[in-house]
Amino acid sequence: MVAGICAGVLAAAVLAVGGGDGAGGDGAGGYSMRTDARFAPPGAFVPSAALTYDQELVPAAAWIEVEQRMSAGGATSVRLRVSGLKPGHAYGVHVHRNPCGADPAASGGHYQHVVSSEAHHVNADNEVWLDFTTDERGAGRARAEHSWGFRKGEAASVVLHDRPGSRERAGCFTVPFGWVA
Ligand SMILES: [Cu+2]
Repeated sequence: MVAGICAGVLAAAVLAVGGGDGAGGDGAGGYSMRTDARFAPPGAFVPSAALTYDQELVPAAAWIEVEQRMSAGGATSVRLRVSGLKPGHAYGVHVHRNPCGADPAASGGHYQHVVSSEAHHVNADNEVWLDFTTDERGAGRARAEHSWGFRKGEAASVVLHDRPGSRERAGCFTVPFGWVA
């Protein structure tokens, strides 16, 4: 059911439940999805859906898991768990529009509910922010809840920035988010 996405998810396990055709909800039962991967540098011999661009902050083999739950009405929660990152570090994290690529810029800009370049639309209510600070072992978690769901094909990755508010990209995970049909 996610055949168009699987090519980019070679080293990730994806468990998806519900929805109708494709990854979108059909309005009948909502949709849920959980996927995880271990980070690898672009061009690694074994490709991964999770790419590191900065191995000091996102070491190869660090782990990431993303879970999405969407109700039939579209309300969506996204949960993030990580381990093996730099201990005691604050990361800025968002859902971005495009899949990850060898070029850190490939994931594009933030997913926005109201698409706007105005500063007052850049916030955790209009975007999906999953900022976290790792514990002393390098583990962390975050959760974002919204009354709305993604539009088809416009949410495709979770980007880890080097710190909250920064544009620098330390890592990226391509995620098969479901959308509101
Ligand atoms: Cu971002």
